Parts: sequence; C-alpha cells; structure tokens
Amino acid sequence: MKSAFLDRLHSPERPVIVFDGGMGTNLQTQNLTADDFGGKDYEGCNEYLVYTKPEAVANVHRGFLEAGADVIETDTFGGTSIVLGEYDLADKAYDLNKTAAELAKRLTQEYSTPEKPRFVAGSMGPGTKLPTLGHIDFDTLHHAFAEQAEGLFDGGVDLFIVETCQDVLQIKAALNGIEDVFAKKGERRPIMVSVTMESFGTMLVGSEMSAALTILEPYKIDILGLNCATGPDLMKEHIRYLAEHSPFVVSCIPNAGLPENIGGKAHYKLTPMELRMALMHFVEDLGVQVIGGCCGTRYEHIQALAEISKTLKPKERIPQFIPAAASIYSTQTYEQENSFLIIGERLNASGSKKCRDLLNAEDWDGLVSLAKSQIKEGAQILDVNVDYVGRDGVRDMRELVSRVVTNVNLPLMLDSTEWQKMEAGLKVAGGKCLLNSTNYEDGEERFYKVLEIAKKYGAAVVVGTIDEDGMARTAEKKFEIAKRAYNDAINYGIPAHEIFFDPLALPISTGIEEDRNNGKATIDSIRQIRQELPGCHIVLGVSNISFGLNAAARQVLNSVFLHEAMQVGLDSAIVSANKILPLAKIDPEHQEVCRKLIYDQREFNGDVCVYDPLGKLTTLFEGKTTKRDRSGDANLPVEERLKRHIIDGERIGLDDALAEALKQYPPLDIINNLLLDGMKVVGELFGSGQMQLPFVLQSAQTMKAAVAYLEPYMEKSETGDNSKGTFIIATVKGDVHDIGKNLV
Ligand code: THG
Repeated sequence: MKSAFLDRLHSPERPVIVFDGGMGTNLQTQNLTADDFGGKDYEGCNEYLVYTKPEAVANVHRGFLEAGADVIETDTFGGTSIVLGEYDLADKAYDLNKTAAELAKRLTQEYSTPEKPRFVAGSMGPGTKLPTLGHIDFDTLHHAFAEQAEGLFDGGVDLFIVETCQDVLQIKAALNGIEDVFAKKGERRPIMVSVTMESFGTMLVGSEMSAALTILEPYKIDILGLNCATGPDLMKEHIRYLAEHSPFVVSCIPNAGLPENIGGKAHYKLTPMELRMALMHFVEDLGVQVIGGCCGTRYEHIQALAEISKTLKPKERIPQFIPAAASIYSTQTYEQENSFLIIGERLNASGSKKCRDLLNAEDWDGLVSLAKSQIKEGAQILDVNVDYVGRDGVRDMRELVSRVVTNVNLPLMLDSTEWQKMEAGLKVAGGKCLLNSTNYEDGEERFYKVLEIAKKYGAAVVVGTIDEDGMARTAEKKFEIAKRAYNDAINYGIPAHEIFFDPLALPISTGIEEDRNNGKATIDSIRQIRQELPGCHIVLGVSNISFGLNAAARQVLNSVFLHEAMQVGLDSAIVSANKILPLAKIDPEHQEVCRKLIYDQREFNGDVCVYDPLGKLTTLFEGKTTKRDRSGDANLPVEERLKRHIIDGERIGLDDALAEALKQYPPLDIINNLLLDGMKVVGELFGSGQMQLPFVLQSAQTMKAAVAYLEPYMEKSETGDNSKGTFIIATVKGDVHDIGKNLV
C-alpha cells in the first residue's frame, strides 16, 4: 500500500499526528436554521449539509486546519444508508459520502505544504443499531458500511476511521465493508479503529479493553484507540492497556470531559490547556501517537494539541500481544500455566442426548443453561455443535449462538462439518471465536473456505488431520497432514498461534485390531507437531477415545489419556470439564492399565494374548459408577474426612461431617485447622500440575459451603460482627494469583 499518511505516521521522527475536534459541536455554534438543513424534515441531519449548506461544513474544516490539525474528518459520521434512512435519505448514501470526502479533500489540498501535509479521514460512525443485541443483522450492516466506504474511497479519503464503536460485531461489519471496497478497487488505504469506552469501564455492549483488542488484532488495521464518551482521565487505564499490548499505533481522541447536563444541553468543561496536559502525558509516558478531540472540543483545543505536537515524541513502546480468544465481554488466553485450555464439550447435539433433546424442543433457554452450567464446571471456551440430521443447522446456529453470546461469558468454538453453519455463528458472535474445524477431506477448496471465513471474522482455526485419502491413522500421516496445513495456513496469512491442530483422538476401546494403535499414534504425532511446527496449538476431543466403555472407565481412561497427551505437548482439549480427574485421584493400578491400553502393551505368548489391558479395564470397572465410593471414608476420623471433602470437592455428606466435628471443636478451629489443611493440599496439587483448575474451583465451592454452614454457630466475637471493615485484595489480572484472589 502506497500511502502518504502512513509514510508520515511511520516516518523516523515519529511525529504526533493531530486529528480535528468535534464536527457536531462546531456546526452547532453556527446556529444553523431548518432552511440550512434543507427543511424541517432534515433538521439535525449533519451529513445532509454537504448538499444543502456546504459552507457550514467547510467552515468547521477550515477552523481545524487553521488550528493546525494534520487530519480532518469527513462530515459522514452518520453516513450509512441505515442512519440516513431515518431522514428518508437512504438512497443518497453513496453520493453524500463521496461529496463530503471531496469537500474535505479540496480543503486539505489548499492547506497542505511539504513540511505539513494534511489528510482526510473518512468518518464511519457506529449507526444507531447494535447487531449484538439483534437490532440489525450483520449482512445488512456490512453492506451499508461497504456502500459508505465506497463513497468515501471514490471521494479520495486518505484513510478510514471507524469510530465511536460501541459493539464489537459492528466493527467487524465495518471492516468487512471497507475490505470489500479495497478488493473491488484493487487498492488498500490505511484504517483506524476507535472504540468508545463508557464511563462504567467497558464498551456499551460490555466489552473490556482487552477483549476489544483480542477481537480486532487479527484485522489489517493501522491505528487502534479510543474516542468519545469521557474525558481523558477515564481513558487512561484503557490507553495504558493498549500501549502495553496492542501491535497497532495507539490513538486517543477524548471528549472535552464528561458531558454535564445544564438546562437540557450537554456542556463540556475541559479547557484546551487541560486537554493538552492530559494528552501530553499519554504521548510522553504511554506512547500514544495520534491525538485529537471529540464532543465538546473547539478550535482552541486542537490548537493546543497542534502546539505540543511540534516538539513531543511518543514514548517508544514494546507491546506484548497475548494470543487469546474472547467472548464479547472478556478474553481467554490460549496458553495456560500448569494446565490446558478447557473447551466444554456438552453443547453438542451430536455428542449429547440432553443437548439434542433441548434443540429438538427448541428450548433455547434450556440450551443457554446447558452452556452456562459449563462455566461452573471450569470450561474456558464452549464448543457449540448443532449438527443434527433433519434440522436447519444454519438457523439453529444463529438462534443458539445469538443467545449464548450475550448470556455466557465464554468464547465460542463453532463446531461443524459445514462452513455455512460456522459462518452463521460468526455473523452473530462479536467475540473472537475458534472454528472447528477444517481439513483436506474434500480437497483444498473446502480447506481454504474455512480459512477465508476465519480471516473475515477474525477467528482461530482447528485443523483436523484428515486429507483426500481420509482420516490419518498413523503418527507419520498425522504429522504429514499437519505440516502441509501449517504451511498452507501460514502462507494464506493465518499466524501459527491461531492454528489448533487436532491429530484426532480415535477410540481405543473397541478391541478391533486396527484401533489398537490409535492412542500411541495420536500421542506420537502430538510430540512431533509440538517439536517441529513452532507456535501452533494442539487440541483433542478427548472423550472420543473411550466410546463404548462404561462411564466410570471412561472417566479414568480419558483423564489418563489427557495427561499423557499433555506431557508431550497438548495444550487444549474438548472435554466434559467436570469429568476429568486429576491423576492424584486415580488409583495407580488403574493408571497403569490405562497407560498399557493407550500404548497397546498387550502381552503375548506366541500368538496368544495373555494380557489385554482393555479386558482388564473393563473388568476393573464392571458394575462401577462414576459416583465415588465413600464407604471406606466413613471409617476415617472426622478430621481426616473433612480434609478429604475439601480435597475432593465433595459436598455430599459434608454437612454431616461438619455437624459431627462441631461436637468437638469450635467452628473457627474447624475452618482454620481442618478445612484449610485440605485447601493447602489442593494448592500443592495445583502447583505441581497434578490438579487442574476446575477441581480447584470445586474445592473452593466446597470450602465456601462449609463456611456458610458453620457461620451461624460462630460467636459474635469470632465473626467480629462489629469490626467488619472493607477488605481490599488486588492482583495482576489474569495472573495465577488472580485465581486465588477470585477464590477468596
Ligand atoms: N475433535 C474436534 N472436535 C470435536 C471432536 C474431536 N467435536 C466433537 C467431539 N469430537 C468432541 N465432543 C464430544 C462430545 C461428547 C462426547 C464425546 C465427544 C461423548 N458423549 C457421550 C457419548 O456419546 O457417550 C454422551 C453424553 C451425553 O449424552 O450427555 O462422549 O475429536 N476438533
């Protein structure tokens, strides 16, 4: 892309680039009449002024150019056909945008000098409808933005600014619209995205700054920052986050403070000097390179910024981007310390009867509950699969995902054999999703189709080791396909950290001779993928390996298999999170039998099999259920029993044990000596990798229940009723200590 704007932005002297101030604010001061707007029906439609009173718009542009702005924004904030439609001007969208761009461009040409070139940014506001809340569908929005972007492009804008973004899904629609225009014209121009963080600390639909960055990072944008809603003070922590993590240039375009309602009108109090001081700090200490003003900022504000831009240098940044998925609310890093990325498998119509029944009954609330219940079990991402013969999967995906997205704070893995269903989910899921999956089974066209939509919606991809010859059964073949896909995907522009290889966990539970090698083949291929394909992730649908065994045997085999796979490099798994057991909880003999089954260590005497771990496992678990057999525990002393309740996260029988302990100990001693002893073991098991997070959470829940039970028995002095103060604990968000804090 040849771009004078980017040349300036990235020039060695790293200049601070100054945008203009509020268009609306400075149109208002001109006291325009209904006639100026072309009649009563159009009053308030600022975009229409480029037809009816272009001088008014030109006045604003001139004012900011005189003040020293490097970039002025077109008068097209509400310039999509959707917003213009509210004034019956929908059919004018393309032409209004083109006209506005031409007007601004004429003025920048007038003011540009070789030392101080001036640029036009094509303004694309959010519109009045939020796609995440179902006010408008993705395709309609996408096409409206494409039309607006084409008008701006043809009018000659130097860059695009998608601004005042309130909904992450809306941003994706706008970016897709702009990309359509680039593809059509065969030419790119720079893109800036500016999100709006409300005074309550998130975007209007609830996205945290980190989520917005995770969601936008896959896109080809040049500048990412904040504008509108508040003054600079409330933007500071968000700006700091971007400065530390965003790979894009950081921008900050605040209001002149939080608006105050005086006599029914918005008043903005921040003075030019105050704005200048705040942004100076952002530039020098945080590394912001693009500044400007939003609502309430006048020519004087921009003049103050233009002055400092002459001498200021943005602080050098070394951003650390963290690969992650995201719900619309928050992010989930792919990499886990001491654990694996837990993808909940239960929202799967082909893998769960309960899910299938709910889907058939179109019980969407029930399905949302099923999704939510997996949070408590420890799932960090939700696999969503509606593949079910005889139903309209595209519709099911849309209906289900659109509800899950707002109700469940987990990123989604859209699981289908058909890309059309994945795309239906992507059109309603504003977060950063994972697509499960693609492969070469139907040739390269289908393989690339999924990569194409991954790019379009900014998603990660799962690649299964299946090619034109079918499912890979040997470690060599699994690796060969993974390597082919690794090269193809990277050449296509998908970075390694957005690729999750699935070397396929196939059943080792059938007794069929050709299935005997399935476990070892998968484990060996994981080791090789981890060693030779740097940066990628590896995932398995673990439960597959034990199909057909009874539930108790499955739980144990799945858990041991997961552990073995993690040892050689698996870093994520699709599982029923509450059914995975930590090794510490599995009888060593059972572990041994599972390992022998996984690596097919049958023993033979000549041709005769004298030891078959599959047979052994079946016998061991004959008639057993997944409910823990606690008959042995009843004989343990109550102190030990309570400790076990905490370690096992077992709430059944907890109250009885506590009642018994209360006969001997005061409640606070029970907590401090017996129960906390159990939590200490939990901490040690977690630290040494023998216990995964979901179990820690179960233990913590049990602890909470125990404390709640004991509380009524405590003396006033013990609970300290009168001395309860405010207790503050702070940790670095997302850090391991954060987990502990949240448990507390
Ligand atoms: N790789 C990838 N994606 C996948 C799989 C994989 N998606 C689907 C599947 N495999 C993973 N999900 C499941 C979900 C459920 C079960 C197994 C794998 C399961 N269900 C019980 C059964 O069939 O016996 C039924 C449970 C119920 O009815 O509630 O075991 O490998 N990339």
